[in-house]
Amino acid sequence: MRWKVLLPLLAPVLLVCQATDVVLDWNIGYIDFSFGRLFSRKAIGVNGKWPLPAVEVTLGDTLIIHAHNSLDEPTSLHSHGLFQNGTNYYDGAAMVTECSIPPNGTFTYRIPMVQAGTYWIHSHYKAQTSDGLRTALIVRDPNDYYKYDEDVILPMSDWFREPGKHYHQAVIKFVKNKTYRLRLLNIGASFEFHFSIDDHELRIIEVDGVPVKEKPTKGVMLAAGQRVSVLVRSKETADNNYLFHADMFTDLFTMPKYNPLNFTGVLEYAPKASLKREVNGGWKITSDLDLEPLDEEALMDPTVQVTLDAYSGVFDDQSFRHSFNNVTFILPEVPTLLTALSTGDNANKREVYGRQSNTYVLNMGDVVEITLNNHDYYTHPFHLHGHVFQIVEIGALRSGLHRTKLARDAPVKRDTFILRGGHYAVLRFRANNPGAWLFHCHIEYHAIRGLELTFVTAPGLLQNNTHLPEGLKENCIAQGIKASGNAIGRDGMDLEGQPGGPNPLPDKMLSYILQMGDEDGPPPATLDASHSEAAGSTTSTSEGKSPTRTDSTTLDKARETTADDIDSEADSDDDDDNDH
Ligand SMILES: [Cu+2]
Repeated sequence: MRWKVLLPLLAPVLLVCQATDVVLDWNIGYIDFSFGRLFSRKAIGVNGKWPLPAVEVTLGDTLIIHAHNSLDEPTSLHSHGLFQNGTNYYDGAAMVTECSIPPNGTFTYRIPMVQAGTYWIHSHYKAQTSDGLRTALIVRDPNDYYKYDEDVILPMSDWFREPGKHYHQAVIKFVKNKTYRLRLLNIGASFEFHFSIDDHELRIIEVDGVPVKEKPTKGVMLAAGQRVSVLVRSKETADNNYLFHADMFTDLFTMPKYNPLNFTGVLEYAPKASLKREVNGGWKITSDLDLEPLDEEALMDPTVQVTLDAYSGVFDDQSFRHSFNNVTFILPEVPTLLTALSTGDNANKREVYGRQSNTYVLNMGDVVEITLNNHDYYTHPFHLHGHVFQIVEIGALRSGLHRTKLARDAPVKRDTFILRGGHYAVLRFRANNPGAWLFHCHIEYHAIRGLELTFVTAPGLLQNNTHLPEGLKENCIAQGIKASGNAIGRDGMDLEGQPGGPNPLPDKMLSYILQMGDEDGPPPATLDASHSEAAGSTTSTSEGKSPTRTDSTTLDKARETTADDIDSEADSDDDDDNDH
């Protein structure tokens, strides 16, 4: 399925740059997958297999994926975390950067690997990530700053890690006196994982592809979409085995009764060594704000301000929707990139991309400061395509923008970050990448229900420099989708008849906007009790631990939790009333 072809390079160049094409032929189709004795279901696999093998390449390679769609609906492939600078059309966001690949259609993604680190590939069409179309993408740098003996890829997801093999049966083999790099990835659709190893220290060295200064920690929290690399030094003797824990936080959904909350595996030094358990290890989390990027890039000065209010509730069509600034995202009828390429000067007007696309047009070089207010009581992990952003501050909405927790001079950069309910965050990114880039919650069902918007950077540059790859427009035509024009496929600014909603109920829309900045903050968000995301109290335990947590169920409750409670090293054993 995978082979490498050496490019014809001159011998002297070959010594320093072994650039290769890594070619994958992916036939994307349904398979029947059985979860041991628990249940079986239809899943989306590749070449008749699930889970998909990790894609492992070297910095400087070109990753070429020939994707053939054998599903009965469209599909697309997004390489999460890759900037795609100059290749926006390979970003894989259906109806934003391509029309998607129709059933029985093909598309070739040809992506230069210019960023080392831990990434992943997943469908960006409807809920296909939940259905299994996802895998790790590892880009290794032979000159990696950090040195280690072994490299272990540990994807975690709402499903199980290997066919018929649950996490609590998983084994990681360790040899004494070695340094391991564990690449932790949350490639799930919804839930957060907390990862730890009994009686072993983790040292964080990478978050979302960004190398960071080594930071010791007991455990790592990962929301959907996030990746963290840790170094772990093995013991000096092989006398004992230990447990590792991937505790899944299921705050958002009521789970099927068979779904375990705590996955425990064995860190095995020797098959017959006795298991040494850590009593009361607890959950400990290192804040993003305590991390510093290795490149020490300074805090950027913003030139553009964007304030985004995330709100969820029952909208005026009686559906449950998510929104930014009262606008629930609905895909345009023409992919945003194709609108940017085909509408001349109008491409600089946000309206041309359609009301429900909620598009912000940026100039090349703008430094955008996003102030993001989460008025919901639950967490959203927000992801920006094509960039990393500096995390400048995080605080509770209740206290207003009082800079409760400030970033350091060189703040950490990520492409996905956790924003708790009732909290705000300030993010900054440099618009240095011409293209159409989604910004959205990475909980798949929140995104599908509208918690997305689009940044379009430098449409003029795009128009001058973009040569669409073969097959992209053909895949539009094959589906009856217009490949040019405004959001509804017309010339000029004629958008008559475009979707104009659904909208928040009038009282909700007004009340929360009017009270912004009020010392008491916004009113509690209400939630339809019949909705599947109704949260409840969850108590979970695992061997060797005795954590208890009670989830907040109202916005008021969530607001009582400060950013420091959540983001600094806090042991939930000592604090039963937070929403870790
Ligand atoms: Cu969300």
